[in-house]
Amino acid sequence: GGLTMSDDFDAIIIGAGMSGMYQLLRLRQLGMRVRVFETGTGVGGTWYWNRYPGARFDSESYSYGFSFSPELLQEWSWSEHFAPQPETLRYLNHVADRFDLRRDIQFNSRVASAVYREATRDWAVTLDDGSVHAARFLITAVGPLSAATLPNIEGRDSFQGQSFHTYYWPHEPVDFVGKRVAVIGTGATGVQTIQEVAKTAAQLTVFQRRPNWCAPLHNRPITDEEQVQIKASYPDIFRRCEETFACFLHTGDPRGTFEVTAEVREAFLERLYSEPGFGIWVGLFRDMLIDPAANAIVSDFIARKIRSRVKDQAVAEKLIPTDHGFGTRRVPLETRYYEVYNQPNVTLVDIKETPIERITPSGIRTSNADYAFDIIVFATGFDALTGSFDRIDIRGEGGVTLKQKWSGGAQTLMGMLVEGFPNLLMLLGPHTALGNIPRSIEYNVDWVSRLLAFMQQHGQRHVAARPEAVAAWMTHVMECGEGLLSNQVDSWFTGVNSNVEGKQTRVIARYSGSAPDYRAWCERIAADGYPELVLD
Ligand code: NA7
Repeated sequence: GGLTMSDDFDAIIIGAGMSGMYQLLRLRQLGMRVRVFETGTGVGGTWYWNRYPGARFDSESYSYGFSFSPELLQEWSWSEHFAPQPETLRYLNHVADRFDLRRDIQFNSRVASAVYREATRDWAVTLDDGSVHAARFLITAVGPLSAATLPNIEGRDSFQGQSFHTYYWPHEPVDFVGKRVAVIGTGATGVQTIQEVAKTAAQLTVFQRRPNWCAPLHNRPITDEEQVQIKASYPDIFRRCEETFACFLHTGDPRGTFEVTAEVREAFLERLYSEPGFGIWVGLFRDMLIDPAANAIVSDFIARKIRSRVKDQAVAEKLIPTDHGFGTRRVPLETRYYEVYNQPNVTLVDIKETPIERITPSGIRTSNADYAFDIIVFATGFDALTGSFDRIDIRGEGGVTLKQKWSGGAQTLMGMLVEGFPNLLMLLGPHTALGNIPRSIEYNVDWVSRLLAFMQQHGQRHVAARPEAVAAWMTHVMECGEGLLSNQVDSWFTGVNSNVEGKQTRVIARYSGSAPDYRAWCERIAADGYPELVLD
């Protein structure tokens, strides 16, 4: 504690999720003195916090883990094709143990502010407890989906039962047996929660604002034979992830929707729908997420699936999105999600028809009914991409806050650097390729580590982004997003969050080009001694 500078580091990393853990390892290899500050009591980030029932991968487990260590790949065995959260958290704890990461991580330590000091050309980082720590480099590993948002509903805090945001799920399991449960929100998180809670709750009431287009996950255990095969093919698995648009094992089909017959299209979609994972989303024909007429074909296909799986056709219609086409928002992958609505203990409330008026001490009041609950679950999502930055008071040259700088939308260079914020390096900042996120994490960490190694070799201590480079990058980011239907829809992809002031209009907050294009750009910047950066 205290207000004095207690220690000095070469680098401070904010966050001990997958980005922070791997960055720590790489900076140690450069001989740097590093400290990681982490809000939680353990490592794992996303997989530390999101302990809600049903949380699991939608990426194949063996495409999601760290790829940097062949030994780690061989010694860890995933139990399911799409691992559940507790297993992933065990995995990340195993990684922390194996590489002895914890000795440089300070837990229970939320970073409140980070201020660039022009006199000393370093960063002063202040924790919640008031302690101040200095470092030459500040590396943010705060995650694109880690600033959870609660809905602004009147009376929200008056509820007398238990209530949880899915992100801040308690460490002790929550028992739903015999309970009346409400879930608000039907994004990827809500869908996973709903299908799990429906198994045991006495009554489950789902409050849906906008439905999403969901498709089957088709998860199953990994057999012993498959395990051997997976471990033998890791180089191929990661090579494939490097080649595909969004780093998944699945990739798009080069055909155009109207180049083939209706029968071929139907059989193609039927096959994707029956296969595990994101193929049904990222494996579509090349125009299906761009051309509205092509998109209507796949949307109609999925709508028919929903109608065939939900018995009450009035309920089925409520579950079919009408405001956006398939795949233009994040597609939740599900396991018997639609069948949940055939259960007698489950009710769907369409809150566009009957809006929530308030949360009461005993439950939820809509425009036409009073519902009593024991538990309310808020699966209401995140202030995505920039929210985790906004929650830290980050100040660059001239005392400018990052929040001010980004008030009209984020401005970055490759999502890793910000003009006017020297020696700040962001992992998975806005405008990085997301997709199968650990693949992007490893790329970002390796890029940053290569830059810092280069600077060491050349006796350079400071890095800044040139304004021309930022301008060229931002033009590229805008161009990649042109024509994509997803950029014409309100979602966390476009930075819209109804619960956050100032985030009601769409921005290009995410890199919408391909991961290979993203990496090509970053490699070009790194070539020939980083001409687009000021290094001294
Ligand atoms: P999402 O995808 O942002 O979903 C949030 C859900 O909560 C969505 O259905 C929202 O409805 C709903 N929501 C948000 N605020 C309200 C209010 N005020 N009233 C009613 N309903 C509300 O977050 P997730 O956590 O599911 O997923 C985020 C990502 O994490 C996911 O894509 C994965 O990649 C991992 P809306 O659609 O806005 O009408």
